[in-house]
Formats: sequence, structure tokens, C-alpha cells
Amino acid sequence: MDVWRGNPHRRLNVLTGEYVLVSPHRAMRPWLGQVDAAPGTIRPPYDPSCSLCPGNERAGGARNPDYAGTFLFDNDFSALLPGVVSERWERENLLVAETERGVCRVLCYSPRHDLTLGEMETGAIRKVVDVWGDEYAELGALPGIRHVQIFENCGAMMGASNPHPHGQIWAEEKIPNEPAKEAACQLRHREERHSCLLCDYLDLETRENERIVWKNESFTALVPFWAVWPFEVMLVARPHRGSLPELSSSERDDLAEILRRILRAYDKVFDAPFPYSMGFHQKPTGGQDHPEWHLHAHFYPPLLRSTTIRKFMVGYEMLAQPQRDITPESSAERLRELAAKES
Ligand code: H2U
Ligand code: ZN
Repeated sequence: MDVWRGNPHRRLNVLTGEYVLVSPHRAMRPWLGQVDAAPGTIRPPYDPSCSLCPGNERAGGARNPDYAGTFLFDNDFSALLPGVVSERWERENLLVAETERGVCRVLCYSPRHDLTLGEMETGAIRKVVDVWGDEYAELGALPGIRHVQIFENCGAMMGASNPHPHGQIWAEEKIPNEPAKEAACQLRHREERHSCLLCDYLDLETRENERIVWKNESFTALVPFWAVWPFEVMLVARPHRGSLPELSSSERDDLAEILRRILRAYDKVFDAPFPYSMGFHQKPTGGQDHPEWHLHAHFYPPLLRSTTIRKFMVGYEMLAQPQRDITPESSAERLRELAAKES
């Protein structure tokens, strides 16, 4: 690998089949850059103008209960609707459209307006993990639903509409682009090698021990070999699991622990808070087995060199393929040091 470290090269993402261009000669070390002052907004634990705080009225007119733990509701502006009559439309197979049914929910992680998921205690994160699992099972059991996407946008830079700690769940009929690419690669690997792609990948990364950030009994956090975002992390279940409901109680505790660990490390890369989008990829719902699918989560943070200097996916990325300067190995090293620090 050493000769590659200083030379432009492309790396294959075996989970999607796509390439990323790596240009390590442009910036070997990310943290030598100037560090700007943090935006530094101090938030109150309760904000009377927040549509997600307990007891407040939401944009759609409903009023939130005086909740003490998590709080789940149907999105007042759902991107997907359950009642759409199924239809497909096409012209000469060049113009193709199909209706898409689904349900969108919002999950408030905590009544505290001033916390982030990473700032919550492990026990409270564990309760969020339980709701994620229950929602995957409940929404996935609805007739016609095949994919449940659990995700979070954290920080205004990622388009989060509100700093109150919350995430979203979108359940729908068809498997969207990103999980569909992963589904195809996992299936092909299983057919060709009679083993699970992510089990094999995790085993190799554990032996290489260069890109691992943190691990506990049940989960490993690593900067994937093919990472696109500067501090991208993938969280992979160590035992073969296809979805959150398959996790035992202690595995759920371990998931909460490692989530807290990664998010707290992120907040130490530059001045907190560290924006990101994250989400889980789980097997399709609808009753089939899908032994090829391996539960994992992706963390895509945009920051590159400071709280204000971000990676943009423009120009070459839009027209050709993703590109990065700092190597996944140097990002992993940095995150590993920060994850090891007690917070
Ligand atoms: P973000 O995760 O990007 O911040 O989005 C929050 C969601 O919360 C967004 O989809 C919903 C928005 O429609 N929302 C409500 O359903 N009701 C509200 O009163 C505020 C926000
Ligand atoms: Zn709030």
C-alpha cells in the first residue's frame, strides 16, 4: 500500500461498485490547516419557538405532548404518502415514472433542545436505538413496504431545519438508489464467494488494522477504504445481522455506546459541533430472508479543515466521480486518537 500513499489512485467501493479518486499528494495531513473559530451558539434546554420541544405547537398545527424521553410523530410535510393509487407511466421507455407510496416520521431523540445525539447519555441513546428497531419492524410490516430508511441530518450545514436533536424515518415501496447498489453488490458477492461481503470486508479490515476507529463486542467503526467524505465513518455489526430488530439487548447497548463514541470524537476534530448526515442500511422488508444483507450505518460529515471549510461535491465530483485529498488512513488515525480520549 505504501507506494500508493503519495500517488493519485482510484479506490473501488465494493459495496456500491463505484470508484473514488484519491489524491494524497495534495494534502497528506488534514489538521495542519488553519482552525477557525467555532460558530458557538449557546442553546437553551427549552426553546418556546421550537416546533420539536415538548408542549409546543408544530408547523402543521398539532401540539407536542409533554414528552420525557423520545417522541415520534408522522411528518407534517411528508415526502411520501400512504394512500397513493399505484400507477406506472412511460413513453417509449424513455420517459418513465411510477407512483411511490410510503410513510415519513420524525423522531425527537430527547426533550432537551440543547443536546445532540452524541451529547446524550448512553442509556438515552439506547432508547433511541430501540425506537429505530421498532419502527423498522412496524413500518416494514406495512403492506407493500420494502425499504425503511432511518437517517439524521445534524447541523444547519447539512440542511437540518431545526437544532433540536431529531432524525427521520422514511418507509417506502421500492428500494432507493443507494441501498439498491449495495444490495446488488452484496448479492453478487454471496453468489460468487458463498459468504457475506461485509463480514469478509470487516474481517480483512480487522487484520489490516489501519482504518479501524473504534470497536466494542458488537460493532466496529472504521473509515472505509473507499471513503469519499474527509471523515466518513462506517459502523458495521460484528456478528452477521441484517437489521436492528435482530440485535440482542447487549448488542443494542453496544450500538448506543459506539454511536456516542464516534459522535463525541467527531465533535473533537474541530471545534464542536461537527455536522453530518448519517443513516442505517438494513435488509429489505417484506418477509424475505436476504442473508446477503449486513446491517451497517454510514456517517457523512462535510467538514474538511475547520468548522467553516467544507468539502464540496462540485465540478469533477458532479461530472466524473468523487475525489478526496486526505487519505482514509490519515483520517482514521486522527479519529482513532480522538475516540480514545475520555470525554
Ligand atoms: P430535518 O431532519 O432535515 O431537520 O427535517 C425535519 C423534518 O421535520 C422535516 O422533514 C418535519 C419537516 O417536514 N417537521 C414537521 O413535520 N413538523 C414541524 O412542525 C417541523 C418540522
Ligand atoms: Zn426544541
